[in-house]
Amino acid sequence: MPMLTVYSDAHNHHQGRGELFGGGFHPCVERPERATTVLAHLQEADLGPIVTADRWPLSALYRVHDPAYIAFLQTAYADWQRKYPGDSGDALPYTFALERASQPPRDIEGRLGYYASDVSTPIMGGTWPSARAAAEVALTAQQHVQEGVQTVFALCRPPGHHASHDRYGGYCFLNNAAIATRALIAAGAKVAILDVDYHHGNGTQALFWTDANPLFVSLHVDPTADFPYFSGTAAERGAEAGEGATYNLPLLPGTGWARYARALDEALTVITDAVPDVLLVSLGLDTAANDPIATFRLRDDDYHHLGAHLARFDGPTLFVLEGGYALSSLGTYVTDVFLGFLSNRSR
Ligand code: SP5
Ligand code: ZN
Repeated sequence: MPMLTVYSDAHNHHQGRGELFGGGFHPCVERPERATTVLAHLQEADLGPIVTADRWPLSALYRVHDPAYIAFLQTAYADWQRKYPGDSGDALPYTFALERASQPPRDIEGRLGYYASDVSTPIMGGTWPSARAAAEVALTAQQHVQEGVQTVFALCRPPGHHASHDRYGGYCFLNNAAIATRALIAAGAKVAILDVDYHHGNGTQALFWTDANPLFVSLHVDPTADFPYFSGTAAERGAEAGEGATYNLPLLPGTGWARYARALDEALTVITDAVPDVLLVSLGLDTAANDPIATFRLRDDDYHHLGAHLARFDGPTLFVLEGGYALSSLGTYVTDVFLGFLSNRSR
């Protein structure tokens, strides 16, 4: 059976100049070429139709995000330009609300620090239209799942799994996977999220912390060693109605396919035991040995294996693109995941 891909070229408007780490600015690794190379490889591999995202009302975003936060994202860059007229550059905060104030401050630089979690996630004029389009890609993709398509890929950019109710960071503004999940749940589905991005999906975890539906299962680097540092341990298991519905599988830096595959099988057992109606895969490809910002050691062939393992779940599956920064390989990794997945599925 073929798959369906949903895309929007509006991602191109989000094009950050630099991100801060290691004591200096580096060109953003989260760049438009990520999405265009993935799209080109999917077209070349001819795995199924590629459709454009529909327009969705903001109410679909309010299921996940604070309306005041959405309003902030819409006006942040204009406010920044008013403060820094001329060649304004990208909007970045320099100080943060470690203990959150009751209200966001009036000044834009204070507001950036109120809503941001890092200095790696620049905002520019095109950020809002791109972030909204990425959410619309995910919403359109989940609509196709609801209508019976078995394998759907939301080619989202910017990514989403580090964004929470009212925080952006880790290159993420709107949590595309969570927005699609909320729409599926509103339609009556029981959802399992499997997050295979190298980094812990701290935004997704926070959003569903006290919910029994969805089940959130994540494989990622040990957060004591790498970003996002402050969540993702195995001891974090959810709370209240969500107790046990968060399942973290942290792995050591340097993890290769053999160890990764064992954790993946454990994750898939947890998921298949829960018998979800829909599996949503937060698909990060930054587990690759050649990723410029990560330490895992998955090799080229392993992405076909990854797809084959995911086919253990035999129901409707929605893939949502998260991270992955090895530009010269990213398109091959994504198509290999789908080739491995589709050739091991019964429908
Ligand atoms: C969606 C996603 O994958 N977000 C990841 C955000 C990670 N940002 C932190 C980057 C820190 C880079 N450290 C680089 C070390 C290079 N040797
Ligand atoms: Zn990542």
